[in-house]
Amino acid sequence: HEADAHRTDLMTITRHVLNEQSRHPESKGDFTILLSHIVLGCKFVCSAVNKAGLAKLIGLAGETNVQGEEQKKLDVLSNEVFVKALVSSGRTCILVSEEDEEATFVDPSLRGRYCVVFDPLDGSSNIDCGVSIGTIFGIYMVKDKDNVTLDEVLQPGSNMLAAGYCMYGSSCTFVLSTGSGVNGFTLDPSLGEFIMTHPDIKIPKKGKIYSVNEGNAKNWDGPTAKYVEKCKFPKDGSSPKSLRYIGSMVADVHRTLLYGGVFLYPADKKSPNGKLRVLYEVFPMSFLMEQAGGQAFTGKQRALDLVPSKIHDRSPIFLGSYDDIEEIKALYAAAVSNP
Ligand code: P6P
Repeated sequence: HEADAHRTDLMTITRHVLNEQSRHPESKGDFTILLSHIVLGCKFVCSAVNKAGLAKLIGLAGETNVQGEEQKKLDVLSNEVFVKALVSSGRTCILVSEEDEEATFVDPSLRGRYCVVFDPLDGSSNIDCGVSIGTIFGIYMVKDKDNVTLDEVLQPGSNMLAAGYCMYGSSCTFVLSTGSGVNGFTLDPSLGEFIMTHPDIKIPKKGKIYSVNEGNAKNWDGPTAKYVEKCKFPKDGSSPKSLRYIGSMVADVHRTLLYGGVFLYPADKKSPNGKLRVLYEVFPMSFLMEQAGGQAFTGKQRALDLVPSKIHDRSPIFLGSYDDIEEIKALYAAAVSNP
């Protein structure tokens, strides 16, 4: 009855995190409660995103409804849901959202020990054409929740204790690491629960795919241009890599995590720090990549060693299969030793 046992032994996210928590006897379940509120936000967004197409017909998010009222854009709506869920969890003290210029300092009466940095709906410009989008988040823990300053979130990504994303695509997939490996869960809409479908994800050591916006090629620096050239015209007689670029970070990173290869958003002449944000795009995806046996590099250093000076700082990012990133690091090192 192995198959039956599998079918009836439902490994939900909550059960998985409780198992992980048993490894940290000091924790009092606060993290589990925090995560359950993040999961609630994702379930809401999943439902709203799936209705988005229909919304055009019945005038919901982002459209004017029958009363002619301007409905909130889906990313604004998602942000409000996450902020309210995180504040009401009573486990957070600072929130940094892609949607909010300033950080949110939670009222002392509702404060907890965690800081959450998140992009509630990354890639939202892709909603109207039905391309997968996602929520990305990272979690820091503060030492003393009663006098927190912004410095608590201007920390290197290596201080994060957890990170993850939820991808709203053909199915709703939640990928999470709490520092001991990466696990994937898929929403079962009939249960309203995320069930573990991808235990202990490991990224292939080397991949056959590169993922970059080739439209920026004119502005790339030497090492990036050399690396992409190598992908397309390998000198060692191996076959060229395939290019896959969706333009939605969560979708591009999820494919990279499962299939291997590299995802690049390099610096270029127009944007010397690249485009992607350190706290709630670069750090969480870099955390996951390392936990899955891959690497994440900024062109200058290990991505998780970066220390942001402002909450919306950007950084170039090269992440993915271990061996492929080694090649990129070698090209940048060579450029330093003979510019
Ligand atoms: P470009 C989406 O707008 C986003 O923030 C990421 O999700 C995605 O990886 C990137 O920007 C795409 O940027 O310049 O290639 O369109």
